[in-house]
Amino acid sequence: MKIKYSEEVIKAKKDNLPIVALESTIITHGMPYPENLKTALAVENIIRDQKSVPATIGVLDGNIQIGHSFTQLETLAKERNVRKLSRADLPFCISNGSTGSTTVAATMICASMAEIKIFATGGIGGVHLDAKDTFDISADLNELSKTNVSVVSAGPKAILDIPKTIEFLETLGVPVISYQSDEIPAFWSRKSGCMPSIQINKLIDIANFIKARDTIGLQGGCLITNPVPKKNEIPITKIKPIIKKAILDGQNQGITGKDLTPFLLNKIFELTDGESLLTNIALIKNNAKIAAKLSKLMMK
Ligand code: PSU
Ligand code: MN
Repeated sequence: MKIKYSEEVIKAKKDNLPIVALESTIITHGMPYPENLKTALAVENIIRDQKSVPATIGVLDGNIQIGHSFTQLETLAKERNVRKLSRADLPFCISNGSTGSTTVAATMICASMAEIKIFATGGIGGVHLDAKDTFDISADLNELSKTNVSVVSAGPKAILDIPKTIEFLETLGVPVISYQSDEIPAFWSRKSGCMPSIQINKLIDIANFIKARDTIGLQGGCLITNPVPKKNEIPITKIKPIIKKAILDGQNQGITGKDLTPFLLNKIFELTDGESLLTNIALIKNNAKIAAKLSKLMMK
């Protein structure tokens, strides 16, 4: 196994430029083609516009790939049978030389190997609504408590139990920093009804918070929640019944484990006639911009 870097990332490392990690599961399992490719390219450009360098992370033919070329991104975006890799199965593609996309958890592990500290995504995984029966809690939460990479997201997806997700992060000692909002956002919606324990309104103060954790030697990363722009929001009252229907469909079809999150995202896409995807694209772009700014402030 090798860790392979794109030319752009090699140059960024040499010139000591800020870098932002991006995940690849959002490309392979989170959005349909060709919107997934278009979004991946646009998100990378937003990071470049901020004078930071994007590093989309995945596993290509058994090697960890930090930064993807256009052709590599295109292949991923078109490929339908890529394995979705989290901490437990990241070594699977490495040991058998195959290709996989990395979730938030696996992307954090690879970013940390590449010494990248800031990572932008859409939404993280969390505690599922029926977790008391299914025990379905995303490995993303545990990863945040172990691996020193901070993640900018639009909050836990509203397909999850947000209060339980926040409680679980609290138990794990993961700081959830609400950026410029007095409520934790819920991915498609700006509000969740959940109050943040830490609200920080300036990015420089978030950078200093992350650095303070490093100074005292704390393990793990921060979760920074950044609400979707108002004009792109789907209000929680509108999305809630749709989510309910999607979850019910999943239960009726016996969808469990790692198939559940992609199933729900796709079902919600269908039930909203594509509106959920437009919101998803808007919020990831918004997160990329904030993450790029933060990556620069971390260099100071
Ligand atoms: N955000 C999206 N779409 C996605 C995901 C996040 O907008 O597809 C992915 C991320 O990779 C996240 C994963 O880590 O879903 C969580 O999956 P699970 O619940 O199986 O841990
Ligand atoms: Mn799960």
